[in-house]
Amino acid sequence: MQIDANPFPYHFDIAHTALVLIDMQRDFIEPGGFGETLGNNVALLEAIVPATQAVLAAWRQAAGLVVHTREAHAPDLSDCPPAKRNRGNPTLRIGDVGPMGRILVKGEPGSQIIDALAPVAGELVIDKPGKGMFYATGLHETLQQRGITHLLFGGVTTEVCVQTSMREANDRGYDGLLLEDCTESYFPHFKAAAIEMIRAQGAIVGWTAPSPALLAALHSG
Ligand code: C5J
Repeated sequence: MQIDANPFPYHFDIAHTALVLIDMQRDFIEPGGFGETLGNNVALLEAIVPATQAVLAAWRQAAGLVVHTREAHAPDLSDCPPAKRNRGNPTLRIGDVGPMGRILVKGEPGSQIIDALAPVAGELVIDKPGKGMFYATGLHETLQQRGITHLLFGGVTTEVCVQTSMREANDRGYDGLLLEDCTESYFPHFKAAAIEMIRAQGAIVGWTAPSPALLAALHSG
C-alpha cells in the first residue's frame, strides 16, 4: 500500500504496521488535567478528535494493530524523576490531587484515554513514564514479536511526546509517518515546526501526510 506523503510516498503493509495514538488521555485534552496545570489552553487539542476517530475506525476495519499510549506514573511515583516533578511552576504537580484524580498517575480518571478514542479488546495500551514510547515500556520487544516495521502516528503533543516517540522509533529502525491532522500542540507554531523537522532532509525522522491520504490508501486497498 502507498500513501501520498511528504517528502515522498510512504509504502506499508497493514500486517506489519501499527497505528500509534500517543497520550490521547484526559490529562492532556480535558480541563483540570496536567496540560492545564502547566498553563495551556487544552481546547486546542480537542480539534483533532474527529479526524483521529475516523482514522481509528478505518484502521480497525482494516484489522491493523492499534497501540494507545498514556503518560502515567506509578502511584508511588518511583518512576517519576524529581527533575520531572519539580520542573517549572504548575498549579498542580505530578501526583497531586486534581479534579480528575492524581495528576499523571496510572489508574486515575485523568490517565484514561478519552471516551471518543477508547481502546477495544486486542489493542495495546502502554503506560509510559517518559515522553518517548520506548523508554521503560518494553514496547520495542512487543512490536518486534508481532513483526511490526512501520508505525503511523497521531496524538499529543506534536513536539513533545509524539516527536520524541517518532525519533525513538527512527533510531530503532521503524519507518514512521505522522498524520498531520491527527496531532496537535498547545503551540501551533511548534506543531508546524515539528512537522517540518520530521520530514526534512529526505525524511530524516520520518514521513508526514494528512489523514485523508491514509484513508484513500485503505479505501483503494
Ligand atoms: C507533554 C505529551 N506535553 N504527551 N506530554 O508533557 O506530549
